Amino acid sequence: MAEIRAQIIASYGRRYVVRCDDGRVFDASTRKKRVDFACGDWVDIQVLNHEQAVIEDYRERHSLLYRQDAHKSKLIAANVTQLFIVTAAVPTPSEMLLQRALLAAEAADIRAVIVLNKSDLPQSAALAEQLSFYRSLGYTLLSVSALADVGALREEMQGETNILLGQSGMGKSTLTNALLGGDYARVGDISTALDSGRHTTTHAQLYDLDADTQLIDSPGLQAFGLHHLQAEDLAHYCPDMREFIGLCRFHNCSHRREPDCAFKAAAVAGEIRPQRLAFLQSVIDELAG
Ligand SMILES: Nc1nc2c(ncn2[C@@H]2O[C@H](COP(=O)(O)OP(=O)(O)OP(=O)(O)O)[C@@H](O)[C@H]2O)c(=O)[nH]1
Ligand SMILES: [Mg+2]
Ligand SMILES: [Zn+2]
Repeated sequence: MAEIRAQIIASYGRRYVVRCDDGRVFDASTRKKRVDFACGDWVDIQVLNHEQAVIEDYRERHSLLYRQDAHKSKLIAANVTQLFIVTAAVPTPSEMLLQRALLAAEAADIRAVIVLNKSDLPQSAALAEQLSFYRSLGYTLLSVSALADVGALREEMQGETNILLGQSGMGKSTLTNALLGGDYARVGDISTALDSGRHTTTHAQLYDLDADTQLIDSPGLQAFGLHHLQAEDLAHYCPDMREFIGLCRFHNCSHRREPDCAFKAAAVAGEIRPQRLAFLQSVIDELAG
């Protein structure tokens, strides 16, 4: 039987939903035990019947976004060109997670954009102020409200393959629905009479915004392991630190106690934020440990 090209539009652990170029959609499994495919992957499938297919292999990826803790790696999405890191004043946002996601995007060569959602909430002003620092690093920071207007976000996504990523409850699925103009993704509303419990997104799902623009809504993240990165590369992924690479006396400088450390000197001179250097060191420690 001939193989057909399809794209993975949903991934549930080892089960997938794939869509062919002609629009047909199949539930798909894989032959091998441990093959990692991700939402957004282009794959070759064998059609079994009108509902089911088997994924044979994936095609060359333009990008792969993933995270890795000490034990295992988790594929987040394949072939995305832009990562939208969604944060909000409520629930409590983690700037550490934001910085880690930025690092992962740089490492995967994917453009990162910071989305400050829930701008309708009064607490958002302080967060906007705090996050404006990342503009100085060259990142676009968009303040939006999923409940009001997502036009600026829509514009930023045009023509690209985009993913919304961030902590649970920040409004990724609400943004997805606002961008799609309908109730497609389940959002974490507190129970109604018929349907109780919070709806948290449990799998990555790809949607078409138009013929040229795709959007992946993803489950909330609590941690973003960076074990797939090399400690010596980390400064390259930090736009505020790049210019100091290679200027320390020791080429393997840990930027801590060594004499003539360009990074420490830059922190003292106010050219690098001390918190950013502390962040870099915390990731270096994690990779070493
Ligand atoms: N005030 C306000 N509330 C919002 C906004 N966007 C989302 N919310 C609310 O925030 C809650 C969580 O929204 P979700 O869209 O489910 O969040 P999520 O990021 O998809 O969460 P996970 O799927 O768990 O990762 C819901 O109660 C939304 O109604 C916004 O712009 N303003
Ligand atoms: Mg969600
Ligand atoms: Zn140094």
